Amino acid sequence: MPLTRSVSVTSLSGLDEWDEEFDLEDAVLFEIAWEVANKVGGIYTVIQTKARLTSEEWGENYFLVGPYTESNVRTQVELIEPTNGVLRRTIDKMNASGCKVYFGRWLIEGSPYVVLIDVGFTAWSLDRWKSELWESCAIGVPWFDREANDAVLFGFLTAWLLGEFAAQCDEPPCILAHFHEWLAGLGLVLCRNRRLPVATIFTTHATLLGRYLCAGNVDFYNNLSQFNVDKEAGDRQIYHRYCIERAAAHCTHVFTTVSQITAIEAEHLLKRKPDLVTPNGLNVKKFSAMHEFQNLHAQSKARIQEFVRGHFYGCVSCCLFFFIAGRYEFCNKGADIFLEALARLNYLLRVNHSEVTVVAFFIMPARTNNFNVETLKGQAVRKQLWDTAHAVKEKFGKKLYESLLVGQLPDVSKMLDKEDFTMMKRAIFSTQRHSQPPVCTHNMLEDSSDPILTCIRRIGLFNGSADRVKVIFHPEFLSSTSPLLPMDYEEFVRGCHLGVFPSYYEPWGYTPAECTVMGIPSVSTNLSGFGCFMEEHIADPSAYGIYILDRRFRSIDESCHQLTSFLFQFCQQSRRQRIIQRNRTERLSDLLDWRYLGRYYISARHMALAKAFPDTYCYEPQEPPSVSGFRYPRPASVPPSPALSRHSSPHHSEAEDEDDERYDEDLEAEKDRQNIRQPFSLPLRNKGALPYSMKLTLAE
Ligand code: G6P
Ligand code: 1S3
Repeated sequence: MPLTRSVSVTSLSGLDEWDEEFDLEDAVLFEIAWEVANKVGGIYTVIQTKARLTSEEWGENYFLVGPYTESNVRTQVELIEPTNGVLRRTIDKMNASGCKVYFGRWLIEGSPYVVLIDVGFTAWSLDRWKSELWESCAIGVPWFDREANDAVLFGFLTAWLLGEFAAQCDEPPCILAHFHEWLAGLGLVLCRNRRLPVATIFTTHATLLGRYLCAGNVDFYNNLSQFNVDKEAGDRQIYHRYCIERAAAHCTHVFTTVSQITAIEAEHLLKRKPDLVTPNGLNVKKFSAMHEFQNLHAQSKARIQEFVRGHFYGCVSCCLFFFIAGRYEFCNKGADIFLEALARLNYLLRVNHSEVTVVAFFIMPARTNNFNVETLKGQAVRKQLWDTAHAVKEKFGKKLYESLLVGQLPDVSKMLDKEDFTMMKRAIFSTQRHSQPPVCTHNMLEDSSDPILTCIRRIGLFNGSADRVKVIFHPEFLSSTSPLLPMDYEEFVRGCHLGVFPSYYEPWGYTPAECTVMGIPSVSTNLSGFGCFMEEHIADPSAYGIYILDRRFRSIDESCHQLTSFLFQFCQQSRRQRIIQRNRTERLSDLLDWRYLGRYYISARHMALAKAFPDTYCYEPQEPPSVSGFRYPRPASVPPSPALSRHSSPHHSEAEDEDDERYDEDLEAEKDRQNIRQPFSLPLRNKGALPYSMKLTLAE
């Protein structure tokens, strides 16, 4: 007689209890995505960072399934013999039937097992599978869409893998398969079409139509319910992809997406309301020393400062570093309004005679042919100044030593000779320039039509000496091996003061989340999954360094105005206030840790098992006892507003600020502890995770 396990998901502690009761011993989890060991975009980050937690939960019964590419395997995967007997027989059988399926360990935290399928090797089956797809599901895939062809091959091969696995099991198996995004979605559709004994979950990380519509000039959010989805997909020649995505969303036992805002989008565009929202987490690094992240900020900032000194030939002081980074989607990622706000900020800083200089970095890859000469020259000039100073210092030191050796104090007026002065004057002369410091670090292939450069020409942010806002466009992702700015992305983020991500289309948005866990404040929007999530969980987000821009209810001009005021406020903070704010930002990282957010995935899995195998598993969501849920309260101590956090003494120095750093941190943390319970012991508050209370309305 099958054993029925009862489940309720009402609170985090409830969930933990439920975990113990839920016996997963016989169940096997396959997680299937095109980005398994294959970095394309954000889904890679989801899977790679979540792997440790999922491996801990499922142990030897957890398998990630992705496409095989030689270069990825060479650098990320250790190929081994399958450890699971059933899976070994499955892979052997497939390989004996003309497939190439590999098994290994992905060399990331958690070392999960991966099954990698070479889709190119079975390309000979493409036509046959396409006609089968047409006959069984009435989805026709055109020959010219390479990505869709890959999706067909990958889909048929994953369905084959799961079907074969089920057939090889001696006892009726409990197989759970979690598919991410439309590229993997066809496998799910086929599993259901073939009635395989598999519980399925489909997670969409963005909808195809949403991405396409937003990239055009469409008032997306105000017309969500109006779109004729079939026509819109047809007009953009993505109808077949859309059909795969929509079929997967409808066939699956449990449908999830990454945020409330994308849940609304999915309901309108895919015509199914997600059962759960599964927000994206990160692997949060905890340092044993509480202030280590502040030290790392100082170290990385010094390296950025060196680069900036070279770029502007040393003429920039009192600098704050802002940045935007990501895929080069000028409007979707909000680079358009960031530039506009920078132009306004430049004006405000000038008329207010501010001493602050803002250097705004744009890290977005575009087509280039290498660094430009002006940029490289800047770094060479900086190096020459450094070498000159070093050479003079050496000579000075030698003379000083010789004088001390003979028991005399040196005659300071003779320590530097004529030759030293000549050398120093020459070095200073070499810093004279006849043009403004370049805006772009590379030679752009499409310089005249590039959206960032075109906008900069229009608003006139040319790095003039009077400008208080300077712009550096680095059209390539960062790398620690770059000869220009040798830093990897994480180091760079740590060294900046503020990340600015005013996106229009952003289902989740990892960039501000990454800033948060490193203790760096950021700007996001109430149209991004991250922004909405933080707004829901924090009483006063900006006090924690989470600035949420209103792009939902305001015009573009009003949003620009709001962004400008965020940036201007930030520029008015003292170092002490920035340090306090960073401490607060970093304190939010628990909220974004998979150890907290992983539970939504756990809910989704248990719900799917209960739906697919009702005789074995039972899932009973209950009304939560309290709807107020958990929120980080307004910080108890002095808010970091310039007006309210003035020093009591006018002579308080920046050095004293640093001494205050530890005190402020401890005091704040203590006051907060009195007000706030830790997130792990608080009720689960993700409306999306509780199907009965899910509110899919734009204007709450
Ligand atoms: C960290 C370091 C301090 C440093 C400060 C600079 O807190 O521990 O030593 O002075 O960063 O802050 P700022 O916001 O000016 O980069
Ligand atoms: C998507 O990647 P994107 O940058 O194309 O998925 C990410 C992971 O869920 C998400 O963070 C992002 O907002 C989406 O847009």
